[in-house]
Amino acid sequence: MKAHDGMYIDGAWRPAVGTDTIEVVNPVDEQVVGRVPAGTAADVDDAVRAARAAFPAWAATPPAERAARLTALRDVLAARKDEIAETVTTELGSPLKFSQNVHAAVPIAVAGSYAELAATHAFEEKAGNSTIRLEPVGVVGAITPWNYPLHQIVAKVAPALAAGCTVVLKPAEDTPLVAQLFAEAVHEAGLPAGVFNLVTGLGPVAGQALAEHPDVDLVSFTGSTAVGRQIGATAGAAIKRVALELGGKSANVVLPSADLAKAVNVGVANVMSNSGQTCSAWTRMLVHRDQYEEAVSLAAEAAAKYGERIGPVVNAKQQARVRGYIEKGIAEGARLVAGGPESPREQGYFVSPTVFADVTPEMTIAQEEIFGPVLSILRYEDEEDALRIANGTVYGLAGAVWGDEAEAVAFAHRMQTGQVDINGGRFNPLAPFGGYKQSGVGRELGTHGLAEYLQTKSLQF
Ligand code: TXE
Repeated sequence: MKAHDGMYIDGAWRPAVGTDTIEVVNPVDEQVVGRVPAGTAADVDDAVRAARAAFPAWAATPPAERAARLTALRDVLAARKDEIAETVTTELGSPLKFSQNVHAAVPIAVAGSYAELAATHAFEEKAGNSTIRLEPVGVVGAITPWNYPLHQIVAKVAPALAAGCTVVLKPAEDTPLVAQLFAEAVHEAGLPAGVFNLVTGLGPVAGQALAEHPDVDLVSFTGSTAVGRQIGATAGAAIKRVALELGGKSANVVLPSADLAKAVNVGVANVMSNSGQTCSAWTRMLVHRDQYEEAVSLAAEAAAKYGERIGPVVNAKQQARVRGYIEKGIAEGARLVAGGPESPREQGYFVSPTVFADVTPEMTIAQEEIFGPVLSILRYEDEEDALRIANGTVYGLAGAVWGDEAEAVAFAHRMQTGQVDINGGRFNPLAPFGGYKQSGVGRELGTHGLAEYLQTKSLQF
């Protein structure tokens, strides 16, 4: 797709205030595929002003009408599905099939789910002699990362619009093209001017200006823990609403009663998918010591099969970061059974699917988010030991348990994490997603995701 050289503000593409641009690079061949404007605080100011002006009318629009606009948006995204997939493949480097089945299909499903929720949600409740109204919070600043570029946008913008909020989006600098495509879709769907606005730009410039803007009522951020901490502190000082979706180090717990081969194969696929750039990825596999060596050889075999199919990571910095972690794993004494730090290709930001055995809970690769195709396999003695290891990181975003269903569910209840897949699970756009502990604050998706964008007023009679 062709890159726009302006910002989408107040229902139209307008020139950026400054002249700086950001190059968009294809991570497969390192070629520049487009250029977008690098927004400044002045562009953010214009966008927030437009969102503020549009807020009263959009907030007062009946939910059924907001639902109709969201349905139109879903339909435009669905009609442009192939273009979405090609755009994500171009700027993120993911294999086209994965872009179609995940990067394009998931946000279409999420947009559809919010079109339905906008129509059916009870924005007014009764409690005794009170009427309780759920009102939109106001102007939302959404800051999104590059790993699932359109999904991250839709998971914030769709519930915000369903709630009656207006939005300014600052997407990741690595993947601005699909954000521009989304703005086109909003326009085509006939959303009123100013309800959705897009400012492309760098995090510490445009992102920070949006997070600190006094006329933004709620900041919803997905990204690194370091930036999340800063945004949370800024929002705390200003006493404004904030939602943070940060990193993870999720455990994949294989109980002795599990179908071992299935648990290991699905577990490896989960970590390697999207080249490991998934905050909820099950990056720590926990296996009972009696089944440990069998699991390790199954995992090494499964990872080796991935070699040819895996896409690159997003940029050179991420590639260096992931390779640094692999080197650290080796230095700390973990046993490398697949992959390694050497780049498998001359060109592009590729990392080999990598598996470590003999990983112990205190190792860096068992504690820190790597965000690349790297799996750590840990050994446990008994269930209590498995639980201690599973809960023994600062994170708590997702996880999985395999085994007899009742046992697996009982184990899942004791995990300190926001989402658990039992014997595989299936993506559900209505299932709330978000973190315990330092994985974040708030939830995305479903009614819980909608609630983030609502505030409560009670009237007594
Ligand atoms: O994240 P950043 P990066 C993790 C993952 C990855 C690491 C670094 O471990 O290796 O973070 O990735 C904007 N004020 N996750 O550097 O910088 C930025 O422009 C306001 C996990 O890409 O946090 C982008 O839009 N905004 C994760 C967004 O924040 C700022 C997904 C995320 O970028 C800003 C991505 C600032 N000062 C990375 N600085 C997940 N939870 O899914 C940057 N940004």
